[in-house]
Amino acid sequence: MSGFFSGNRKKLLNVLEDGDLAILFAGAAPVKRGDENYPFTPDRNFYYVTGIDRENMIYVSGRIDGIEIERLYIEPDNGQQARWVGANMTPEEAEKASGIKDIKLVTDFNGDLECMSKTAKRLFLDFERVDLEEKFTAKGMREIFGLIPFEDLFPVFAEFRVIKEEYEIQLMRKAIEITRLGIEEMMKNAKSGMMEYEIEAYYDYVLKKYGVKDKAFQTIAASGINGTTLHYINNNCKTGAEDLILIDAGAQWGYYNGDISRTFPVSGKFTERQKTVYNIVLKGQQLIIENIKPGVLYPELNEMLKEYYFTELKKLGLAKSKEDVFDYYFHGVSHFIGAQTHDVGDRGQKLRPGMIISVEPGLYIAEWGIGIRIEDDALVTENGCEILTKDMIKTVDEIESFMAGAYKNG
Ligand SMILES: [Mn+2]
Repeated sequence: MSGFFSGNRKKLLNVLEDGDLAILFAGAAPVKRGDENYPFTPDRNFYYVTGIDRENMIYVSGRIDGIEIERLYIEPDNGQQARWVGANMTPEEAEKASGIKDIKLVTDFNGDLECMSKTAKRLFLDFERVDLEEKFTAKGMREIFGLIPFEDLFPVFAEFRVIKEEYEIQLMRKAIEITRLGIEEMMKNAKSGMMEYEIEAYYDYVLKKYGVKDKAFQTIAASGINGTTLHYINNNCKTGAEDLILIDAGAQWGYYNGDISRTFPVSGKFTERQKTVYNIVLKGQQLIIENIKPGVLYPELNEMLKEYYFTELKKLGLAKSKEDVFDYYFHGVSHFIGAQTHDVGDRGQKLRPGMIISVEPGLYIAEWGIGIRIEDDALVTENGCEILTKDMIKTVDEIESFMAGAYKNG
């Protein structure tokens, strides 16, 4: 059990006043159809304070009459069913995994809730997804809690989670390292004429090999014109002789995500025009990286990039006014990364040390069949940033010599 999770429980208690009650649900896998479910992934705020990834559990925190509550509700022994789906956690296992001493059964939850509603003055729920549990919708809670005010836990957790602790940074380093190896495996094996999914398969193999259970998101392997569609995930086209392929991929490790994009020629050799556009994007990325430091307003980074692109697109004869930039670059340059690939946190704020953000300029020139995105993950430090993806090859020369087998990495 990591001290990270118990520390997070303390953080939560510290923002709660006497009479406050906070409730978090682990959630359950949605039904796919029949008796088949989608894979389960725990509610990230529940996981943040428990470190447990089991369905249907409930965490209650609060301070009533000066007494602190840190309680976990777990599912009862599932008896014979254990032979089909595995055993539920015992109270001892739940305590060992989370460090929470006060363990009760979910079957006690309703009765306890009635009881706690008599003394609670405010109820904190995560309103990012109010219908997480059918039985315990905000409406259901309202029936139990009468006129007691409801408060939203979501911004409270967003503020916690936007600053990463060492425990989280280590998990992300691992997720990023495996992502890097997976993308490099694609580069090593890509050849003109391959299907996009064939190239993707080399990435999947590496993730499996290193024990990755889940991806951060569906891999984008978009060749030629497909690279100009931002979230193309069909990956079922044949690559052309002179195509670039845009890869946007991320492995997940301990519920923390990597998120890397690289664009390379399937043949191993850039055309002159591709090289020109690639170097514009790369220089744009460098400009943003140099400007990442505490105090910079998040949206300023995107404005900086657009300004730079305007100058460059004018030289290419593609833009006459600043508005024309939107035809070739239409997403943001950055998002928070963490337990969600697009992690929580207000994107209007100033950068602070401990934030982890993507740096992902792209240019999508459909009329030339060129879609390029270069994405790295940056940890904001006291004086600037550390590029967590710095081991990943990136320049035209590095990519071409790596694909020719002349450049070894790692
Ligand atoms: Mn991204």
